[in-house]
Amino acid sequence: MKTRRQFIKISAAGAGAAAIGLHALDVKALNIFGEKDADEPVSDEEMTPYPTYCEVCFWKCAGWTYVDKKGRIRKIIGNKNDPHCHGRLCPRGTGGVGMYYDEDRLKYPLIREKKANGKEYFRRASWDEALDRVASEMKRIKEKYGPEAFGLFNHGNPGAHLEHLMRAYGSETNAEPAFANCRGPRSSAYFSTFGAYIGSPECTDIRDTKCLVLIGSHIGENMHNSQVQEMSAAIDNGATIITVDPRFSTAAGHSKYWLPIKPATDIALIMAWIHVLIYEDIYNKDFVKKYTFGFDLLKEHVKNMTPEWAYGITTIKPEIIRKTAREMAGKAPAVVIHPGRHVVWYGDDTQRERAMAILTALLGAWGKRGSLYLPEAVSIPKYPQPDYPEPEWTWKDLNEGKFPLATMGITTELLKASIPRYNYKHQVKAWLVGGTNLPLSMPDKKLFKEAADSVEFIAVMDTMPMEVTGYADVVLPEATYLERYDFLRAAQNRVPTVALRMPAAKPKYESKPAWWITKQIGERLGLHEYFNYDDFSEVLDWQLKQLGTSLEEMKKTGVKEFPRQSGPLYLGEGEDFEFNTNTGKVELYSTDFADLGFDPIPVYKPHPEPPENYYRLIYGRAPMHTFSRTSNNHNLWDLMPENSVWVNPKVADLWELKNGQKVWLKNQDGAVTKFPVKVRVTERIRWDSVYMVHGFGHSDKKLSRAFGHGASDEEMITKVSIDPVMGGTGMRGNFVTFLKENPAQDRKEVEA
Ligand SMILES: Nc1nc2c(c(=O)[nH]1)N[C@H]1C(S)=C(S)[C@@H](COP(=O)(O)OP(=O)(O)OC[C@H]3O[C@@H](n4cnc5c(=O)[nH]c(N)nc54)[C@H](O)[C@@H]3O)O[C@H]1N2
Ligand SMILES: Nc1nc2c(c(=O)[nH]1)N[C@H]1C(S)=C(S)[C@@H](COP(=O)(O)OP(=O)(O)OC[C@H]3O[C@@H](n4cnc5c(=O)[nH]c(N)nc54)[C@H](O)[C@@H]3O)O[C@H]1N2
Ligand code: SF4
Ligand SMILES: [Mo]
Repeated sequence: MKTRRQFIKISAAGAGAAAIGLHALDVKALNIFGEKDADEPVSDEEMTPYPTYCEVCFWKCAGWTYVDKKGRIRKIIGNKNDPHCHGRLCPRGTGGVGMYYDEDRLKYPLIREKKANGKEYFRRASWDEALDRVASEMKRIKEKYGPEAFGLFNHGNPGAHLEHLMRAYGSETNAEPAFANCRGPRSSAYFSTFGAYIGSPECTDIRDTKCLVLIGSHIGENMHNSQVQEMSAAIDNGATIITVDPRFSTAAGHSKYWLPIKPATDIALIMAWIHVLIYEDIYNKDFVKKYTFGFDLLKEHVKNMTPEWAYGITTIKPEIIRKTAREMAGKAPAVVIHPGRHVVWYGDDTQRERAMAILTALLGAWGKRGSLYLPEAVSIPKYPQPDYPEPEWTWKDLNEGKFPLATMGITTELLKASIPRYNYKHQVKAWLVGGTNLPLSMPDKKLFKEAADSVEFIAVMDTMPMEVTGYADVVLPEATYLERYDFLRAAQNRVPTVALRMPAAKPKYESKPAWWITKQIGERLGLHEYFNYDDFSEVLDWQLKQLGTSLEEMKKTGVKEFPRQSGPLYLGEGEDFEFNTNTGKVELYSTDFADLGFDPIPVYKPHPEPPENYYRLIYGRAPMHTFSRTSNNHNLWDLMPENSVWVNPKVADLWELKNGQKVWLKNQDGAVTKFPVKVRVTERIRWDSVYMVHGFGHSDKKLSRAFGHGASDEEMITKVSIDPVMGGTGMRGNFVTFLKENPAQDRKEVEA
């Protein structure tokens, strides 16, 4: 029988898990591809475990990489002492071994060449030649335009090494998709409301919650590890789950209330919830009185935002809006209004996040058990190195006064600044790219292509021949996370911890760790003082000793816990607390927003609707893949080789589409998917929308498994709704229709 426990069980195959589509990955069944005697049985006792933390996604779970006597990596398992994973990895983390064994990996440095006939190709180069070339371009750009004109696109750990190199060189012109294309609006909204960030892992106290409200967050498909485990525990403990999603998500299947909202109308629903809490007088009066600013203005603002008003917008019935609001109030303060993570949807996302933050405050669901806890991270001592030079301009100056609440570089602005016809005051002339596959993660492909064509030089550091490498002049093959030392993980949690990543095997082929690559380039630029070590383990050992431990100790434990220094996890009863906002209070009315000319309290504004015969394209995650980075991983490809497009049966009838039939998608601007995608006819999606898992439709033939499998949602995202508050790229305002015949000939026209 299907039990709730099995629903989101991680790293263990079970009938229940399979029944709801959550195929777990059995470590014994791991394919260690291409290795001799790969099936040879081996016991844990015969192997050596090396500590690591996972790089398959950014939850960074700590684990152990097991290596057999022949030096072969056999499996990765979770570290029991790690609060990010509690000893269990998700299917992707378990399958991470496939990143190491992938035979399509980048094997040597590559340099772009041109044949006499103009055709370009990559030539294998030595490390010396590749590094010399990057360093000489960095020198040239610095002399001609200043170091600031060398931009950096980064993500994850490899990106952090590149950031160190660029800061030492004099550039802080950097941006990562994880801000403007992901959680940026959340940062700006929660900071202006609570004076604090949500952070990662999110400080959601799901373990002890009595009511979890998911507005779009599709936990269970979004496999952020400990969060999934805690949700499973909360369900077992009888917590109410309320899911707001136009799609019947995995989480919706385990919810007491599923609100199949009309997409793009969430602000109206949240404001109506706020209305009910205030006008039924069921909000948390103690919290509001003691800690908040602007309650009377809020009360007046939501006066007419009744559930009846919201019904006309959201299609959610008034009695359901009232019932769910009362349910939250009844469970408060042990309520988690999950702030979401990928929140760039419609361009008014900071306002939607503000509405969620305000709802949180009215429930007093902050700093209390079962709501949002007060997280803490270990502060890693700075290795003795000189301060970075002060750049004359940074990513902030690219915004030219727009997006005042952006806290990190905005990817689309960095692209525009790379294109001379946009006439930016500060122009970007070259790029370093690491750990991000921009062609599949940036909306508006044309903008990306024009920017890549405009810059004078591009170097890409990656582990795989992903699409982004095709734009490079120099390709730097990085060793995978299982083959290298890296920065210590010091991410926040309930208890502060550090985790170590160390090599479990020598880098395959000629790949090298990012720390080595950046040191080599740095030294060629005369930046020796910033790379004052022979091996990165020296930096780690120094830092760990400052923290009262050592590399030696960490090699044995992998993770080390430190006592909290900021006080308890929760706020005491009636405790005074100064919030880091202008008023020192939780700002229901945002003084920053008012000063900057944005709505100080969120207002619902309608968004464009799909034209006739078009459907809104929405997208999300699958449990066994991370973005576009795992589609070629043989372990995970085995579980899910391609995506499908979810179509409501009514729509399928209208179009005479059958389950499994292949179609091409075409969007409102005439863009057509390069590859066809299979139709999945299902009641689980509203009739006005279609749904796809992001990360498929790879077009680089060097990805022997992923190439041509499924379609890329990115190709359909030509319209971007920019968030005026912080520059987020709203991507869900695109509409698609179906083409049943291969449109290859039409497409030439479209792409021209
Ligand atoms: N259409 C659409 N676009 C989206 C999203 C979406 O859902 N739909 N999601 C958005 C979100 S939430 C985010 S966070 C971003 C993520 O976007 P990206 O940051 O671009 O993430 P990935 O697609 O995983 O690309 C990671 C790249 O890093 C490489 N890589 C993996 N491991 C290593 C390593 O150890 N070293 C190096 N050097 N490289 C490595 C991979 O091969 C790959 O090329 O995308 C955003 N863009
Ligand atoms: N397995 C796996 N897990 C991952 C990742 C991964 O690549 N793979 N990536 C990680 C990263 S970086 C991120 S940012 C997160 C993203 O994951 P989340 O932050 O949880 O999800 P979103 O991408 O915001 O939302 C996807 C859901 O929103 C619903 N949706 C679409 N439109 C609307 C709407 O208008 N209103 C509402 N209420 N819902 C809507 C979709 O149906 C879908 O269920 O996942 C993380 N976890
Ligand atoms: S959630 Fe999964 S993929 Fe992400 S870090 Fe943890 S084990 Fe790795
Ligand atoms: Mo993200």
